[in-house]
Amino acid sequence: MKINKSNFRALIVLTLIFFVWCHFSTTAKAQDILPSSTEFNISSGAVKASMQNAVVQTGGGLTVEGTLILKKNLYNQNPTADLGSGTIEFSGTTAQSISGQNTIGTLKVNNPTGLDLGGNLTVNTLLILQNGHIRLGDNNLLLGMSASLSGSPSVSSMVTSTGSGEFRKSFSGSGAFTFPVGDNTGISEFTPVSLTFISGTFAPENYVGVKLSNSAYPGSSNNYLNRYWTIVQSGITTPMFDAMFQYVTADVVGNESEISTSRVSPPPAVSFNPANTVLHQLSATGVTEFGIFTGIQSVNLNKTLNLGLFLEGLYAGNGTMNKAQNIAGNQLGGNISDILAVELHQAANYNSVSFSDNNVSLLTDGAATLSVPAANNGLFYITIKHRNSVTVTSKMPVSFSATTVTYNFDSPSKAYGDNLKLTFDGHSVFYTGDVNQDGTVNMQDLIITSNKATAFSTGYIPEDCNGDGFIDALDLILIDNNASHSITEILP
Ligand SMILES: [Ca+2]
Ligand SMILES: [Ca+2]
Ligand SMILES: [Ca+2]
Repeated sequence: MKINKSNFRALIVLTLIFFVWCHFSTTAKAQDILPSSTEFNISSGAVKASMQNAVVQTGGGLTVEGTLILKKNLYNQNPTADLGSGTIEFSGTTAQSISGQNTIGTLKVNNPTGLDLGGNLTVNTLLILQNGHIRLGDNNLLLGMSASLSGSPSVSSMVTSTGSGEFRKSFSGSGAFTFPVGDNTGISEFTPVSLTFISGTFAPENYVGVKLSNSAYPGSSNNYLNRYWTIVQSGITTPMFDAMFQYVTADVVGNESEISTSRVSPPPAVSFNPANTVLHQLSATGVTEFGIFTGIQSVNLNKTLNLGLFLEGLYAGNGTMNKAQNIAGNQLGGNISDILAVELHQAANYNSVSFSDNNVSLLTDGAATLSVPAANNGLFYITIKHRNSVTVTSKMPVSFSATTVTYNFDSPSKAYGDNLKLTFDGHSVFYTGDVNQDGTVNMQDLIITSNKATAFSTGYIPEDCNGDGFIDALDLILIDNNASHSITEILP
């Protein structure tokens, strides 16, 4: 490089700064200042230490590829700053702070009196919680997509997030992360949140943010926790996750065994698993919405189950069904096609039915909606019965932990045993013809229906497979077709 007057001056400044930053321990200066228009680099493998407040003035550049050990505060006066991919360690013996909007590779905190954030901080590689608290205040600490956590998170080494600031983590896809959060109000309490994503779509700039309050969620009564966690997300669509919340016995008001994991906001509140009174943990599985979680008495609210399915006998093509008829016309009002029975069978024991509703309206577009009591919040097979169709249950047990559960029998693969019929126009339908509802379509169904046909029977009766109000050859053809293929129900 050719040296002219201008960059010669810069070189002198750089040399001076290097001298200063390298000799903090011997200098009497109160501050280590990195002035405007200067760059200070700590190369990979190199270790520098500062015993003073370190100030990066506006226009000054600090790049840490090696390690910078700070014993006092770091004041970054730039609006935003990438401080490199190396390590900045805060290991003083009095409370330290970092100001400015900074991005660094690794942040290590080893100071029993802790570190205060004076601006938002992004950590891209590693957060080492060796000792002491990181106090977020109203600032956000973001761990990037590939950043991880190490050290020894505990009540003496955690992130306190009781202000408006959030501990944020970006996710690259499904996976787990434990947010090492707690509070230092009254006494310090370590109450981390673990999230395990089962599925979801994660945009590049996504994050989940966690903060908490060491107090009861407003309106809690009788049995509850003096603690609630607020979890928000950005850039994650259709998430499904399991969550675990650690609390401490001092948080419990009333009878711990009466407390359930609950999402109290956004309304309506919904309850998940009962509190684990041994480990003092709340948990929820198959959750699809974030919000405010706490422990309160189980919320007695119904869930909504949305179903989608078509029946072969009533199928009219183009994703619509006819309305079942009696001799006078429509048997049912509105756009109701026919009536279903819906049952929830326990995942671990199919023969155990936890809930049933025998009067569920199936609309002509294939939609059916019903309420399920909140107590049914585990995994269930959804079984559908219809007066002359072959009974079908869901391919797998379905999680009922959320407020709204949706299940569509829209392909054979959605039914246990793939037991759906594909129509001429590519829709999936429940096989018709099990007139006597004994689980199989066979000669008996044909005989029963044939007798009614011979008698010219009419009306809303099970033998009317095509739902036109008459019992005749059209019904017999439908039954015979499925009987000849030995169609039978397939259940767990
Ligand atoms: Ca506390
Ligand atoms: Ca039968
Ligand atoms: Ca008929």
